[in-house]
Amino acid sequence: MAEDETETGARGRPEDRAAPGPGRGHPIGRMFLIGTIASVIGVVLVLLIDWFPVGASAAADDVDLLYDVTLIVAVPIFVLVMAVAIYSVVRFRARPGDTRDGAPIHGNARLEVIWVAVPTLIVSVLAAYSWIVLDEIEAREPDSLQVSVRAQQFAWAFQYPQAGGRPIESEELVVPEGRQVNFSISAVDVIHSFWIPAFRIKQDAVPGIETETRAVPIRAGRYDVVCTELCGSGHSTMRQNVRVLPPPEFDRWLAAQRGAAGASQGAAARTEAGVPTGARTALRVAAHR
Ligand SMILES: [Cu+2]
Repeated sequence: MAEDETETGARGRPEDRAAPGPGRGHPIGRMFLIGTIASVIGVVLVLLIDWFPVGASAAADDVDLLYDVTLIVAVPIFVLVMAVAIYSVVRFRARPGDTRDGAPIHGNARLEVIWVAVPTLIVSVLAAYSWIVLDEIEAREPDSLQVSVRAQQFAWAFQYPQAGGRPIESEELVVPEGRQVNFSISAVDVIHSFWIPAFRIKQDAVPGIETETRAVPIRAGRYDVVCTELCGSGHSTMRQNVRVLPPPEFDRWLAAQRGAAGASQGAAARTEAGVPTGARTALRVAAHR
């Protein structure tokens, strides 16, 4: 019991750790008060930050709202946990020479039920909400434009399938405003990830399988297409643009690509046909000598 006396002596202020002093409030009450004030400040701060680039697809508002709701739920939890941890470290730290252990902690069934049930509920609600948003923004529309995306170290290539003909190849991604684009994504070599931040869509490009994502561009302009899966030494250079055009301009662009493809195929056919003819002529000329 001599040890106990030493401990009490070393502590100096036993009331600090046991019962709350008059007029000072219970430590748990104070932690929650500090945590609540810090949470309000934290939530206001994160909502003031402009996290995203301009929203250029129909999904942007829904995704941004989902993100804000997640922040409003997550920030107070983080801030409250940190408030309790920091408060405890400062308020209940051991004074020099104090080597005692704290009081043994026994199970508290009610607390345990609460700290399992509350996080489970929060995560389930957020998961259900995310599911609903994802389901909505990925719903396929009947008149969607099909675009194949091919990823290769370290560039993107795009194909526009044509009914009854060869697909149009393009190194540039051009899409029409106001019409859903269905991207079929593949990879030639390693795993890449197709990301258009302004559209709020991201999908892995995996060798051997075809993945999909879709978006309805709603704002004409030029936006980044980014590879967001570390895919090799040139990963950071695997960036291109997507150009969103009003539908008539898009149609003109597609027609021009079709014309260019037709012209180059025609030229190739003429060259192939020309070689044997030229060779035959040369043989005939040689035979007459
Ligand atoms: Cu890549």
